Order: sequence, then C-alpha cells, then structure tokens
Amino acid sequence: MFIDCDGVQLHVELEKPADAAERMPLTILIHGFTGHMEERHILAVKDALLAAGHAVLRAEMYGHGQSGGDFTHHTLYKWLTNAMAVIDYARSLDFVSGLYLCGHSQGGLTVALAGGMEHDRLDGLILLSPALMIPELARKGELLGLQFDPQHIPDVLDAWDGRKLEGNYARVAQTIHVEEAIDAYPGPVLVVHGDEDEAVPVRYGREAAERYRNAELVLIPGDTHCYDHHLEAVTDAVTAWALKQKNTRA
Ligand code: FER
Repeated sequence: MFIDCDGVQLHVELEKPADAAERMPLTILIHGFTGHMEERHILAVKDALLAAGHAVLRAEMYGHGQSGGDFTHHTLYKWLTNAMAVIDYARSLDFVSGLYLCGHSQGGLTVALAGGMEHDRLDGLILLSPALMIPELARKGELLGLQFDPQHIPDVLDAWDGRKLEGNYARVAQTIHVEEAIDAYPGPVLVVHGDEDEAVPVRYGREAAERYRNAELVLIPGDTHCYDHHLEAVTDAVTAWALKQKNTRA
C-alpha cells in the first residue's frame, strides 16, 4: 500500500505476527541509502521483530524502492518528512500499543533525527549501523568517497554506483546536527554495528550508544555494513531487545 506524503506516494508494507493479539507494538523499519524494503537484512530484521510480537511497517523513503520521487532529488529533509508521515499513519492504527522506529544506515540516521523530534511519541529506537557521519562528512566535503569544496558544493555529486545525486543533498546534510537529536531522545535505544563495517565506521555506533541516555550496544565481530557474515547475531539482538521492552512495559 501507499501513504501520501505531500503528494509523494510512499510505498509501505504492514505485517503482523501470525499469533497476533488484539493490540501489539509496531515498529517502522527503514532501509538505507540506495536500499529498499526487500533487502536481505531488512527482511531478516522484519522477521526478528515479528518473532518478538511486533507488527512491522516497512517503509520506502523518497526516491527509493517503489516510493515516489527521483533518487537524484532525495535529501535527508525529505526522508525526515517521510518518516513523520509514516509515524502519523502508524499512530492512526488502533491496534498499536507502542511505537518503535528501526533504520539501517541512512535509515538509522533518519531514525535518530525523527527520534529527537518525536521523542514523546516513540517507545524505542533501533539503529542498525547508523550513518551518523553523513552531516559531518558533508561539512568536510567528503561524501560518497568524493572530495568537494564544502563552501561551493557542485550541482551534481556522482554516487559510487554511477547514480547521480544533487548537490542539494549535501547542502541539506550540512545543516544537520545529530548530537542534538540524540540528546533529545530519553527512551530506550538499541544500536547494532558490525566492527568491520566498510561504509560506516563502527565508532559512530559506539559513540551514539555512549551518548544516548538509555542505549544498549551490540557489536557484531567481523561483520560488514549489511551483515554478510553474522546476520543471525543481528536478528537475535533485535528479537531479544524487543522482547525485553515488552516485558519492561507489562
Ligand atoms: C556516504 C557514506 C555512506 C554517503 C552515504 C552513506 C551520501 C550511506 C550509506 C547507507 O545508507 O547505506 O558518503 O554519502
């Protein structure tokens, strides 16, 4: 199905656990930069949340998957606005007893930002290898493995897979201060990160887990950005953490 976000249609998929009760917590699950809702690690995390009794709403952001908008024109503001629209939709569902956000990489950055803005509406956040360095890299002129003058951002940036990204992506990213969003979120947070992540250095996951007031950090030894080696360690951590939240609230 699709959720309207100011005229852009966002593709989402809602699933409930097989043995669903009348009411249950719901987690919104967001992919990363160039990603989509059918990626192996997104499907595995979805199943891990279902196993913990959560309904899961996978959502594709602007310019990704089957959602509207062109990849070239996507920015973190658009993704953040999309996340807010999906949160509004989730809050309108009467079976939802608690609301969680989970995101991988740039989706994890989006979750951290939305968490700060909607801290009073969200019962917990799951950050999977969160790309929290994007704003800092944009301010240094180092996104996408490119070097550019951060004071004179080019009109077009060439993504590593040959796709093009507007310089506006970097202009937006430069304005974002992740620390403020982290400091604004008092609730429980799970951070999962492979310690051989080639795209997002593991220190960003570590530092976020230290900065949040109420975070648990699960490092996956020897694993990559998309958990090529130990995906089951990620899903075990997600299921265990989600079950623990349920137990805490009961
Ligand atoms: C970058 C490094 C990583 C970047 C984006 C990412 C836009 C995001 C990765 C992901 O979401 O998987 O330089 O620039």
